[in-house]
Order: sequence, then C-alpha cells, then structure tokens
Amino acid sequence: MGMHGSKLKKQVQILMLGLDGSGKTTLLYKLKYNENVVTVPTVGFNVEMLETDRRSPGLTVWDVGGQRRMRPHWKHHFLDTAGLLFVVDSGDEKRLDEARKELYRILKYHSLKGVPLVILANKQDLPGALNPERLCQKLDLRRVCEGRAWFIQPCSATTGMGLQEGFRRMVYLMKTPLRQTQEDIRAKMRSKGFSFTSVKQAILFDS
Ligand SMILES: Nc1nc2c(ncn2[C@@H]2O[C@H](COP(=O)(O)OP(=O)(O)OP(=O)(O)O)[C@@H](O)[C@H]2O)c(=O)[nH]1
Ligand SMILES: [Mg+2]
Repeated sequence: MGMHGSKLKKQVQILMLGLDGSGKTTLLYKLKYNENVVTVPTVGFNVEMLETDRRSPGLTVWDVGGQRRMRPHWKHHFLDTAGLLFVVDSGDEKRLDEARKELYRILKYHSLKGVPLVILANKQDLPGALNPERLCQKLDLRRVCEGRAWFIQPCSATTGMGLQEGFRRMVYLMKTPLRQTQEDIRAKMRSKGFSFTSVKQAILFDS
C-alpha cells in the first residue's frame, strides 16, 4: 500500500433518516462492527464510513436523530447527499402515517431532487411485521417516488438480515442511470412472468 501511486478513494454522503426508534443507529453499528449495541435516542447525529468494493465510492453515512425536535435539522444535511436511506419500523403500523408524512415532506425538497432512495423496512424479525409489499402500498411509494430511482429492502438491524443488501442496492442506484434501473426491473420481471408495476420491485430484488 503506501502513498506511492495510490489514489484517494472517492467518498459520497449517504443520509439516513426515519422516525425516532425506527432503528437507524442500531442498524449502522450492526453493519459497521457487527455488534448489537444498546442505543439511546440520537441527539444530533452519528457519522460512520463504510467500505465498499474497489470500483464503488466509499460511503459516509450520516445517521441523524429522528425525534420530533430533531426533524427541523434534517434539511441541513440535504445539500451534499448522494443517496437517501429512509428507515421504517415495520412492526409499528400505528406510526406509519407519521413516517409517510415525514418522507413526503423531505422528498419535496429541491436539493433532494433525483437523489436515489432506499427504504429500509426494518424490524422484520418482529412477529406481525408488515412485509415490503404492504409497506409499499401503505406509504404509497409508487406515486411519491415517481421519477426517482428507489427500492424497498426488508431488513432487521438486530439479526443483520438485509442490511448489506440495502446498502449495496443504494450503491447500485447511485451508479446507474434511472432509465437503466427501470429497464433492469422490467427485464427481471419479464423473466419471472410478471407484468410491470413498481410495487413488485420488492419481491424481485429480494430473490
Ligand atoms: N426487534 C427489533 N428491534 C430493533 C431493530 N432495530 C432497532 N431495534 C430497537 O429499536 C429501538 C430503537 O433503535 P435505535 O437504533 O435507537 O433507533 P433510532 O432510529 O436511531 O432512533 P433515534 O436516534 O431516536 O432517531 C432499540 O431498542 C433497538 O434495539 C430490529 O431490527 N428489530
Ligand atoms: Mg439513533
């Protein structure tokens, strides 16, 4: 290694938002250290760098506190964001409407226009957790994400299931022009005999 001939790897900023208690901090530390940390509600933010393969930029992940009083600060992180992760507690149906409103509110910001979005449908380990398809309908993702590259990934920050896939999906969406991602989805769907609706993305990429 050493300095000779080596190039500094490009880093991009990933912003992770979602309601308080959705599991953002648990998820970040599980991914980074493979540890189940005991968290407290985040006041301010945590930042961690995540490694990626040689051909992809490194990810600097900003995990910003989701309590109501923290949400006015979210917008201060929008400007240099290359990818947005929105974490949802799939076991908490009562707060889905609140999550939906917050998601819609942030997607309206001009500085997030065209920024790829990965919804992390977290806490899939809980009995009765809503599956990605149900969440997709309840959050009306197909409508609100029109014209944006997006994906919904089931995961569990406690077991680690789906976390790497979610971040890999983010890297893919950032690197691939929107038209190409749509063509990939269509091709995959045709090969499985589905007709084209974005709602089905969840099942497709899950396989
Ligand atoms: N069962 C289960 N519990 C989880 C999961 N992810 C997080 N939790 C729990 O949910 C609670 C909140 O997790 P945090 O990671 O602190 O949530 P947060 O989104 O960072 O919350 P704020 O910092 O307030 O925005 C903790 O008790 C976690 O242990 C999961 O996948 N499954
Ligand atoms: Mg937190």
